[in-house]
Amino acid sequence: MALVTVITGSVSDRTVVDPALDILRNHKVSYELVVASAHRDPERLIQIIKESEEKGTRVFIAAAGMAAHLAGAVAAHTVRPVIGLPVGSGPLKGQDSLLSTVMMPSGMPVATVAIDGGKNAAWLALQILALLPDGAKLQKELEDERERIRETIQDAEKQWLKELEDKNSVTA
Ligand code: AIR
Repeated sequence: MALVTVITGSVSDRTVVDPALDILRNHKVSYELVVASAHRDPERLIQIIKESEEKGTRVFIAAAGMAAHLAGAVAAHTVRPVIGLPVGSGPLKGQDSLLSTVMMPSGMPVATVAIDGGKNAAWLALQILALLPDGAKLQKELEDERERIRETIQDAEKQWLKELEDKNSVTA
């Protein structure tokens, strides 16, 4: 059983989707990856959504570029949470996919992350999964990750200030 179903409109979206898969894998969350275009093979997409639900998926991540209707099409066929990942492919560099993904009609939400925001798509999926009855371990991992982010920023700040101090002492 895969807890997260990751659907992407094309293999060409791979560089944006791979960072999401890495995060899910690092947190030992099972996922299934499917390449299925809402425009090029809509019937297969519906089949995949049905099968994923039957297999017990909890959340969908749908990544697509350009006229990106994938996440919306997934949301049309499930009431499980759908995270939309707009891909910055094509001449409009993702402005098109961002708007096509986020501007859903009411009652059909797609939780949309930033253009090429593969990592945040995975973090949001983990945050949803952490709410499940057996999600305490994941919850702790997410809290630890936030602490790690804070520490990284503070370390970088210290390093920057030290470099400035060194420069100032040379010019003094
Ligand atoms: N796409 C594929 N089917 C529908 C859409 N919107 C998107 C893919 C990819 C872009 O079109 O998600 O970002 C280009 O796909 P390809 O396969 O031509 O490289």
